[in-house]
Amino acid sequence: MAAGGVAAALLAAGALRFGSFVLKSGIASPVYVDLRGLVSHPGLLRQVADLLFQTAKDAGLEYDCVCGVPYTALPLATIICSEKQVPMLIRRKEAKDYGTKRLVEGTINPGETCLIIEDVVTSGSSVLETAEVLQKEGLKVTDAVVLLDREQGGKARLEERGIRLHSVCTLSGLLDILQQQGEVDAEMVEKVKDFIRGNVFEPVAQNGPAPVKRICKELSFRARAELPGVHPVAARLLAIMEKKQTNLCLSADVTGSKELLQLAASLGPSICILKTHIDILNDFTQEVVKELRALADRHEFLIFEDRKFADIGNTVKHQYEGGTFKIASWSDIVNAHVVPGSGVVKGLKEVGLPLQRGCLLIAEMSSQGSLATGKYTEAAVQMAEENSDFVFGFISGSRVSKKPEFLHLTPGVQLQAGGDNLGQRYLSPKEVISERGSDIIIVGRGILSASDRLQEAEKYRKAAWESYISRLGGHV
Ligand code: S5P
Repeated sequence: MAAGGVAAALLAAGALRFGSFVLKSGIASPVYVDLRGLVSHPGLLRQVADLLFQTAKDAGLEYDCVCGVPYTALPLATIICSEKQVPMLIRRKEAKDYGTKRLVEGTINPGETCLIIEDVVTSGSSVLETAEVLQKEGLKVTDAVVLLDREQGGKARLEERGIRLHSVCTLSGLLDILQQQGEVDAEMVEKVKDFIRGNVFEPVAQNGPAPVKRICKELSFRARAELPGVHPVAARLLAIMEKKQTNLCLSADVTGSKELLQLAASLGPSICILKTHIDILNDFTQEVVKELRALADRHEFLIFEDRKFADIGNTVKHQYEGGTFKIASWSDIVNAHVVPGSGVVKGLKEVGLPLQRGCLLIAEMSSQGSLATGKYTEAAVQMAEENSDFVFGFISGSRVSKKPEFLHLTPGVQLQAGGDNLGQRYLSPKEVISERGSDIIIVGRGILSASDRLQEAEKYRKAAWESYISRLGGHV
C-alpha cells in the first residue's frame, strides 16, 4: 500500500496514537487520529499531499479545481494546487456568523468539477458539508480523496449522496502495515478492528435530514465504569449497577424516619441508589442518616439527597455543608439547577470535592410545562462538561449528552403511563431506558403505593434492567 512509507512517520509525529481515548463524540476509542499537527512536519505534510494527488491520478479523476475540507486539509490542498498548478477554492466555515460574507473564496465557474481533499473520514459528515456548499455554488462534486478512511460507514454515506470516496489507506490497512513493521502488536490491532466493527455510522436516507445516527456498540455499564477519566462516584455506581443488576433508584419520599429505614433495609438489595428528600422527614435526627449510611454500605447502594440546589455559590455551599441536615456528610450524590449559572456548581464543588461526592445537573424535568428545555438543557450539558471533576450526570427525560462517562437519571417513571393531578408525567421503564437512552429510572409512588413494595420494586428493577440489556443488543 502506498501509505507504507508514511505509516510509521504518522505514528512518530503523534498524528496516530494507540491507547485509550475518549473521542469528541464521547465514544471510547483505542485509536486516535489527528492530523492537525502535520503542519509542524513539512516533509511529512508534503509526502501526504503527494499521496493524495497520486490517489486521485490512479483513480483517473479529472477536475478543474480543488477544495480542502477546513481546516486540516487546507494546507494539503494548497500544496497540491501549488505544485500541480490547479486552481484552489477555500470554503469558509465561519461565514454564517458574518451573515453576508461569501461561503467560498476563489473564482467559481459554475459547471466546473471540484475535487474535495480531506485528511480523515469517519462518518463522512465534514466532506458532505463541504460538498453541499460547493454544489450550491453551481460546482459539480463527484469525488473526494482522503488520506485515511476509518471504515466506519463514511464511504457508504457519501456514495448515497453521489460522492465517491478514494482513500490513500484504510484504518485496517494502516494497522496491518504498522503490525508488519513491528510498530503495534497483534492485540492492539484486534482491539482497533473490533472498535471499527462496533462503531459504524449508518447511511442517511436520500435527501433526508443530515443527523448522523450511529449504529454503535452501546457500552455496557461495566465498560463505562472503566473509562479513563470517569468520575469516581460514577465508577462506583456503575460497578454497583453491574454487580447487582439494577438500574433502579428508589425515590424514598416518606415522611417518617422509621419507614425510611425500613424501606432502605428491605429494598436495599434491589436498588442502586436511594433518593431522599430529607427535609420532608418530620422526625429528622443525625442518627437517622447514620443508620441510613450503614444500610447503604451493607446493601451497596448510593444515597442521593434530592436537594435541587438553586442559589448563588456562597449560599449553596452553606446549605450543602451545614444547617440541620449536613447533607455533604452523608449523601454520596446531590443535584443542582443550572439557573444560577456555574457558580452553583463551583460552590457545591468546594464542599463536595474533598469528600469525593458527585453532583447531577437538572437538564430536564418530568413535570408538565417545565421550562428546562432546548437551550437551557444545552447549557446544563455544557456546564456539566466544564465541571466534570464534580458533575457526573444529569436528571433528564432522555440522554442529553453523548459522553459515556455521564450518567442519565430519569424521574417520572411508572409501569402505567399517566400522571398525577399536580403536573407529574410518567413514562414506562422501557421507554426511558431503551428508547430515550437514559441509564437509571427513579421511581417513587409507583413502588411506594404498592401493597407489596419489595415485589413491586423487583418488577421495576427487572423492567429497567431488561430494557438496558435489550439496548445493548442482548449482549453484556
Ligand atoms: O424532573 C423531576 C426531577 C425530580 S428529581 N421530576 C421528579 O419527579 N423528580 C423527583 O422524582 C421528585 O421530587 C420525586 O421525588 C421523584 C418522583 O416521584 P414519583 O412518586 O412521581 O415517582
